[in-house]
Amino acid sequence: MLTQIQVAFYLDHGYLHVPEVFTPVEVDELSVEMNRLMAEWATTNQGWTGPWRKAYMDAATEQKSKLTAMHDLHFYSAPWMRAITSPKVAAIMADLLGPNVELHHSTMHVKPPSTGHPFPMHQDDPFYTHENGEYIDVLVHLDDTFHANGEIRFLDGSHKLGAIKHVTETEQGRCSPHLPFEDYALESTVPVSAKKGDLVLFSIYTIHGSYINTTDKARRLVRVGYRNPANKQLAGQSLGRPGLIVAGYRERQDGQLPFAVEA
Ligand SMILES: O=C(O)CCC(=O)C(=O)O
Repeated sequence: MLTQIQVAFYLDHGYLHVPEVFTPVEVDELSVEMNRLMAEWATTNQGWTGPWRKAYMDAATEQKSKLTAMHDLHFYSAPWMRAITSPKVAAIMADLLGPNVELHHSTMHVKPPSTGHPFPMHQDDPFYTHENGEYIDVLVHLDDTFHANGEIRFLDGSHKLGAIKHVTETEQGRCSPHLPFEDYALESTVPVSAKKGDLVLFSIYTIHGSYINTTDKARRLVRVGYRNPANKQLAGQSLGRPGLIVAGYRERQDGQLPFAVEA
């Protein structure tokens, strides 16, 4: 699926924009399902916590800023299940992680209109820590993205740093993992605008973030995590849960037991 140039770009920069993976018909179906999931299953709240909020937003905006989110859309919607296990997405993942690829999770991130939640600079590793970097997050775009609605932005080449310690606690208590905003600025990142139906993918170690949505429309995307099945998860979201094999085979590791069928 990917050219050698695309694979080399990912290895060098830690991210890759893959246009037009889903057709307009597929996007329309996913979009309808997404709206239904947003209405019936998702939660809208203040989103990620931490001192970065006051650095990114004035007090009034910070109070209003919200995120609509839910995990694992593919447990609720057959079109989403088909999309994220589709042979074309699996083939892209196999080109970067392969030959064996396991689906780990899917997570909806919707920035509601006008003050939709910005994301502080962070790696995804603290949210679902793995033994190594053979893990890729894929953003399935359902809306065109640009500066005003908070397109995804990357710190070029930052995946080469490996896992970095994040701020997870302040004097006020625990907060969402993020990098100190004094040292990691959104201004120093590369914006990657995309069209609906495009994928933007990045390493679990690539530092990224996004600005607030200032437009009058929601910015909808879904992040999907894929890994080499041999890359053991150590902590975080969906720890210990097996995922579907979307490409190749689950090679048996030394001493590995089959999955338990009874509690
Ligand atoms: O939705 C965004 O703009 C950022 C998403 C993000 O940071 C993430 O999925 O880790």
